[in-house]
Amino acid sequence: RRLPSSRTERAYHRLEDIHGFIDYMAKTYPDICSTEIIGYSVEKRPLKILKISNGNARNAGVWIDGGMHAREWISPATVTYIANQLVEGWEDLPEHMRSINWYIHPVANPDGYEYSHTTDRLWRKNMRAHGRQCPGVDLNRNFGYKWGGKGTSASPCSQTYRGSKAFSEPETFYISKFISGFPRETFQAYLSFHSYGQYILYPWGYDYQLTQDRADLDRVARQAGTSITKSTGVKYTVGSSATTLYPAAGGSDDWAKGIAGIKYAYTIEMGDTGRYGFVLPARFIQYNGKDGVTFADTVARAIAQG
Ligand code: ING
Ligand code: ZN
Repeated sequence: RRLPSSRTERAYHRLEDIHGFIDYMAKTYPDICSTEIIGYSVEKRPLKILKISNGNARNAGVWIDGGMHAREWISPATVTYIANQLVEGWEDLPEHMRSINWYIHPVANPDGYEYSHTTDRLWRKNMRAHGRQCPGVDLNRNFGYKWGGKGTSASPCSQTYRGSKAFSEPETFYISKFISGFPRETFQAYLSFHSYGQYILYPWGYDYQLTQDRADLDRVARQAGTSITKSTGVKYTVGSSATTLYPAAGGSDDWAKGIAGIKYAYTIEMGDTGRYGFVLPARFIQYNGKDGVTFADTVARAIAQG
């Protein structure tokens, strides 16, 4: 089923609808859109991405994912909103946004996302079974950079269970496989959307140290924060994950930065700041969507400026 543009922002959608939206985009706008299944989840649901591009293979790539944590419903909604704005507004986009190859993965944890709709609204992890123990691996502790470090647990029942080894989960493995399949300079940004708290976070997450190019990461994050506040009035706090929130190893942005060599690696914690938390009413989708577009715009401009 298709989600017309006017409806993407009005309600939270089930996985089938979001995947239907991706297929609809690829079918309706074949000049700029295509879709690919990069692998399958633990429960064999497709890991589906939308590629948006003017067809120039030499463009810089930007990866955007959402829904790595099941209960953070504003994240797939924001990422879907961004995809819709890029495609439906393509002709009017600034050149720095049209000269990016966008790879958009709205629901990185499809099994958990569905479980959060049918059974447990506050489910976080994927649906990996562990015999008679609690199910689930925290996908944002399962990536292969400093895997197993601070802020991770070896107990399957923990909300931050890291899994049996780095990339033990298909949901993380196929992201890394897809990105690693391109020449190393292809991807210039990796944007991972989470909630909640209104933070723009950059590496490192595994420890309090900062990267060599921290000034670049911080400058672009602050530019985005300033533009967002100008546009919707919403305020984002900027800093490294470990210093701003808490140390946590095995995050996707640390892997993107530390292993894949992607310069602009960010985790964006969308709204709100805690009044509703994970259970954010759908009327907030539009603000968050706009803020997501502003973030993507700012990062694309930074890439264009080299
Ligand atoms: N927060 C992130 C989490 O996975 C984070 C914070 C970001 C940790 C980047 C490590 C690296 O815990 C949410 N809300 O998921
Ligand atoms: Zn999260």
